[in-house]
This record gives sequence, C-alpha cells and structure tokens, in this order.
Amino acid sequence: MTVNPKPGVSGKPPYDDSNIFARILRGEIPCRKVYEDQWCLAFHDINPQAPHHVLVIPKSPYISFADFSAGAPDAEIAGFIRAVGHVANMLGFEESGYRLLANMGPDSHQEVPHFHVHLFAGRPLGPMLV
Ligand code: D5M
Repeated sequence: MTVNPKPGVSGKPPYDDSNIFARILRGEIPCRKVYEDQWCLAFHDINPQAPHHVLVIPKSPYISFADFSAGAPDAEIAGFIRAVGHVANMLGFEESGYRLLANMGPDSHQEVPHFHVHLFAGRPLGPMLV
C-alpha cells in the first residue's frame, strides 16, 4: 500500500522503513508483545510512564495519525480502533479507566515515525497537562 507520496510529489518525506517499530514488525528486534491481530501489534513501551504503558501500532506503514486517518481504508481504521479497545479491555482496564494518546509531528515530540497509540493505565492519571 502506498501511503506517503514520494518526495517531490507533495514535499512530504516517505515512510522510513528503518524506524524501530518497522523493525519490530519485521521481527528484527524483540518486543514484549501483549496482542496481535491482522490490524495491529501491541507491546509494552520500553520506557513506561505509568504502571501499564502499552503501544498499539498498525501493521501497515503510516508515519503518523495524519497519514493513518487520511490514508487508511475505512476497514483498517475501524479494525485498528476496535483492536485498541480490545487491548484495553483484555488487559482489564475497562472499569478503572485508561488514557489514549497519539503524538503527531514535531510539536508533539513524536519520536518514532510509525503511527502509534499510547495506552496508559494502572493508577489515577491526573488531569491532562498540555
Ligand atoms: O513515543 C515513542 C515511544 O516508543 C516512547 O515512549 C518509547 C517507545 N519505544 C522506543 N523504542 C522502543 C522499543 N524498542 N520497544 C518498545 N518501546 C519503544 P513517541 O510518541 O514517538 O514520542
């Protein structure tokens, strides 16, 4: 699937398939997997910011939420969003609650250029501080 236009077409950089999550998806480096289906892989964040900090990533190569929301087929968007909900419920957070966060672009300090959703849970998370 071509998600990001080549440079020169729109000025946007192409997806960099050497990013760390692409390497995890290819099995080149390990992760602590919690769930996988046709749409997503979910694994523990290497630098947890809460008692439970899971990353959910689509299997297809989207750089960011902007790429995903604009470029993914409806079935993939639905499948991915439902998978995020499934992961949260599977881990038992439906009653206590959780927070979802997706960084997008430089102002958000998105570090890894493969779209991902952070799932935080396991303690009262307090108000959003942004
Ligand atoms: O968040 C990127 C997140 O990715 C950040 O919380 C660390 C996490 N990370 C980086 N490398 C790994 C590996 N190898 N395993 C698990 N988690 C990892 P961002 O939203 O891009 O700032």
